[in-house]
Amino acid sequence: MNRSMNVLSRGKQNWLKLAVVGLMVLFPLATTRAAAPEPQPPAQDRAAWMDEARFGMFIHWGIYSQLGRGEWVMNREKIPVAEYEKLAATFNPVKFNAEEWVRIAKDAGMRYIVITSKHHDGFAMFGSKVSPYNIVDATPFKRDPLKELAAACQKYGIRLGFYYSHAQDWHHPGGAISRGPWDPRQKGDFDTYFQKKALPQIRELLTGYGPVAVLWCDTPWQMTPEKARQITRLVRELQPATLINSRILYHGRDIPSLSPEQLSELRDIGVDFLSYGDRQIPANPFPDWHWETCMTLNRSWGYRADDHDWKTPATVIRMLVEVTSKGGSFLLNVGPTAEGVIQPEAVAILRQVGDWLKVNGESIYGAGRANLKSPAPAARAPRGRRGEGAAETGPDWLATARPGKLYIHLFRWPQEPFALKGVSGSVEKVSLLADPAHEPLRFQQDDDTVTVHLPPKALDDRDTVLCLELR
Ligand code: FHN
Repeated sequence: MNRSMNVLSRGKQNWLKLAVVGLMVLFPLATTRAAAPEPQPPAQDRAAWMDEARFGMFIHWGIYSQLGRGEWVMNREKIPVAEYEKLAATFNPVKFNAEEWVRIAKDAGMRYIVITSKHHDGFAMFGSKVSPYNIVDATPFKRDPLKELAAACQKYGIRLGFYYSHAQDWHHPGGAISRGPWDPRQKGDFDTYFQKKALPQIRELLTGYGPVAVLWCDTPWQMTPEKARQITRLVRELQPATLINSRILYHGRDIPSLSPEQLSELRDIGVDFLSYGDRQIPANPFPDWHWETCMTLNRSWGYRADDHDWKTPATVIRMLVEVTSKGGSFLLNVGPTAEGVIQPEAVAILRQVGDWLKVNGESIYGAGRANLKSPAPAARAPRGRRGEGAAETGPDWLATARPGKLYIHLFRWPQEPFALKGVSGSVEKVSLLADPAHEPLRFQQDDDTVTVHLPPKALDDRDTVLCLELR
């Protein structure tokens, strides 16, 4: 019995050998024919749209907005949980109008919005079945602003992302707390919090609000790579196109010092872009990553009644240009009031930035690093911790680029012909983006130095953009 089986199988083996040899002769022909005209598909780059968008609106809004002392008020003032909870009963932002917020972002030239769906205080600004501590069930407002924003964003063609404080939660037992608990109700097990609240609420956000552009995690106290993977797996299962930021595992301030191993672990976990420190435009961002920096428009994230220290439109434009010139995205914050109003000061600044972008957007959207052989001019003085003062202390100009075009952002108008060194390629035309006729300017090129003869005055004191067309 065994022998006859062996004989049979030997016969089969011979037949198989023949088949394999035959295939080896035929297969190379078949594969070369099919493969030659078709290049390998590029690796999936979910975050490619960030390079096109470059500019987004960050929104910090919660029940804390009623106190007007920022989003950290509960922790800073050690407000007991039962006391803080009472803020829900009075939160009624009757002036909230999702379309108006989205129009403000759109008029500012922003291409995406990231809003706090739950900040560290643990209060969900969306209707949640996971916890009754949410805007629909616990406030007289009863509406779900994230649903309304999702609809408005769809209507106006703006991407919508959700900030979710995945680790810190000062309300749920066991939620991580920077500087430790101050109320016995906060004590508990982090893993239980993570499995019972964070993951299920992330699921809700990714299933109830249409396409989610970004899941924006923050302050990863007590997070481990394994827990980060639990989030990325869930996100990929529910919405494969949703981007995930590096704060899922590392604080923004730690990004510049991450080792190659830590960076590759982040990729492996499924992180799509690096999120640098708050209000920090990195000096040398990692070149092979998408990245983003977030910035306040005054000094605060959540609404602060006493903060009137607004950045000028010129500062905001300069920051947006600097971020673009380094290949990143700029997420600029507003902190609406408890009534649901984006402060008029913020709206006025944003409108001016939008007006500048309407004229000069070509140098920002889809533009990026310029390949100038001479280094870009360095900033004259370090800027403040909160990113203020950049416009006053920064370089005279910065460069952005796209294939075939180089954009020189002149923040200070040169008194003499402008000499640009280190240009690769030959320049065919130079014009000003703010000149509607795009009249060519007189220029000479001497090797890699281009000298441009400018009109006597800047067309825009904040940033007049020269466009060099290259062959
Ligand atoms: O603690 C938060 C802070 O409240 C705010 O949300 C910023 C925005 O990036 N992130 C945290 C600190 O990095």
